[in-house]
Amino acid sequence: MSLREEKQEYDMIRDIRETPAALRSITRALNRMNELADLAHKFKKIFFIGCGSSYYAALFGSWPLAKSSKVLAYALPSSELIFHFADIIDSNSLVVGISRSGRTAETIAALNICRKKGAYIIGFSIEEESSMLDVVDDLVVLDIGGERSIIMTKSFSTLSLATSVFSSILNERVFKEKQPLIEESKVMPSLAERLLKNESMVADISKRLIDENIERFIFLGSGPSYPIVLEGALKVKETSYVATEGLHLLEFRHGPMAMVGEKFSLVISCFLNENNVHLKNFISEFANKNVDMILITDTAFNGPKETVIEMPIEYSGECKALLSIIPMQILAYYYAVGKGRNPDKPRNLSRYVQRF
Ligand code: F1P
Repeated sequence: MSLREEKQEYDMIRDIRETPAALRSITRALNRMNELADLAHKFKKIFFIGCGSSYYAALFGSWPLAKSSKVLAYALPSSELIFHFADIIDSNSLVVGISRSGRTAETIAALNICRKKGAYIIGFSIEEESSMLDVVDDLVVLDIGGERSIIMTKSFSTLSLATSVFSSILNERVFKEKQPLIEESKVMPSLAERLLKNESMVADISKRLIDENIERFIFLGSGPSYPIVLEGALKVKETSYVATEGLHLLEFRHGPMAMVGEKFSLVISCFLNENNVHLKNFISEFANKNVDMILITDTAFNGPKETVIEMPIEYSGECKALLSIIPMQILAYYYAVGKGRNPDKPRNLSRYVQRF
């Protein structure tokens, strides 16, 4: 019997399956984001902040601006802004605060500091009423219909897409460069639906990993895939408590590859681009060393034994990177359930952190 058939279902997988509907909230928020972009283009520094999954959404959201030479864009965990970066916030700063709950202690404290420094503050949340409302100048609420699980899944995808579309709108307005993600955001719900059809296949991969006693994971990704692999690694950590980390793709060669020879799996989110030759070299090097690899990719590698989860080839790197979180979330879910964990009751975690 496959893992998908044999186990009880938890809220986490129900949330993941609702990703397409959640992503539709972005089309409804487009007008609002366009209005905000009108006033936001005058800022010289743009900060994206959040905690946990919302920090990874901040990293993803900042990506379209981080690549631009015309504006300084930073993504920071809210706590790091409080501890180390408060001095560089001023009235030329735009701060984008991201929080599913709108209540996380460090995020609210960081936004309060930014407010006192004269920054303009825009919040992104799925909650209409929260403490965030008192500290922001504007709030973009994404009506995804709530999220049942403590573990962030559809909210992560939605907050990541919404903030990266907002960055893309700013980029397009100010620097007049066409940003594919804005149009692509309208087809992402149906692309997400397509990826969700792989649920049984991904559940079988999780079963194989359990059968083969794989208890360590390294998630690898470059560029826009980097925050996504950090989030993928976090999903496994939060639900199964096994050792995982997320790294920039080629950083694996700089130390972590000493692990080759131990039992572990590499989960790689990688897409066709100008660095393809390096990507292919990397995959074949570690395939030849018999490293277990799960590739979420749009590219055929024809290696000896890697497991491939296919992504559509068309669409931008940003779009494909973000969609690659769906198979990672499904993998984490079935791996946890297969190991007898209850992903809806993750040990020591609550919906949000109330004090620090
Ligand atoms: C952020 C967060 C979650 C995490 C945890 C505590 O919450 O760090 O990512 O899963 O359970 O809270 P939020 O600020 O997005 O509500």
